Amino acid sequence: MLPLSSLHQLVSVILFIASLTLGQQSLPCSNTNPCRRFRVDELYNEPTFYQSRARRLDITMSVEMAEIRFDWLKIWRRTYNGAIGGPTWMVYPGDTLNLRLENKLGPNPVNDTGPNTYHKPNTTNIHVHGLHISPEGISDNVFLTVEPGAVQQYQFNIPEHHPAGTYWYHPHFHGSGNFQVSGGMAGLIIIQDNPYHFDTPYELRMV
Ligand SMILES: *[C@@H]1O[C@H](CO)[C@@H](O)[C@H](O)[C@H]1NC(C)=O
Ligand SMILES: *[C@@H]1O[C@H](CO)[C@@H](O)[C@H](O)[C@H]1NC(C)=O
Ligand SMILES: [Cu+2]
Repeated sequence: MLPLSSLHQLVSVILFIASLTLGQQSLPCSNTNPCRRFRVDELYNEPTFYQSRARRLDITMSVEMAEIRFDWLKIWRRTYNGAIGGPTWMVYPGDTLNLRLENKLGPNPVNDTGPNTYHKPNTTNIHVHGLHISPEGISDNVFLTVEPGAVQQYQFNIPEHHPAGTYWYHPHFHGSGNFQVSGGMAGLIIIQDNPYHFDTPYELRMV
């Protein structure tokens, strides 16, 4: 039989090791205690899907802060409608797409100006990347600015002979565009084959 002091020491050591193991197990997984790596495919969430009806699509998108959770990971981001991966817009050539863009972010820092360097993180606008449409007025006009609290109505007229394809939209305000896109503000635009015209594609006729 072990002397009492040795037994006491042994029990202490066992309790110490047990507390380490249990301590590790009971620490909750969090941003500061990442438990495992993610695979890219498990982070994918199917975005909301909007489809045009009777040659038009009316959409409202709000730019707002949202807490996004992936298992133990919690992030706080500027989003379209509170999700990472803005809604997918599905339209046909010849459709009219009306977008109401509501900037629900708070004020920018004061005297926060600059050219193309990072500034005005809460100012936004939208660019419909790849669409062959007017870059003026309330169409694909990247010079429009949507300040915090402001609302901008956009109208995108998709030409009758627009090529079908997958395009995307994203903020384009110089100073915050890159920052907002990196945070997850972007979405897909799908232009379907034209169901009204089965003629030779416009590009081929031009050749
Ligand atoms: C931007 O808006 C968010 C949401 O209202 C706010 O938390 C933040 O302080 C604002 N300003 C900056 C510089 O991010
Ligand atoms: C912002 O700029 C104006 C004009 O230059 C100046 O009077 C004001 O003190 C500045 N405010 C801050 C908070 O820096
Ligand atoms: Cu672009």
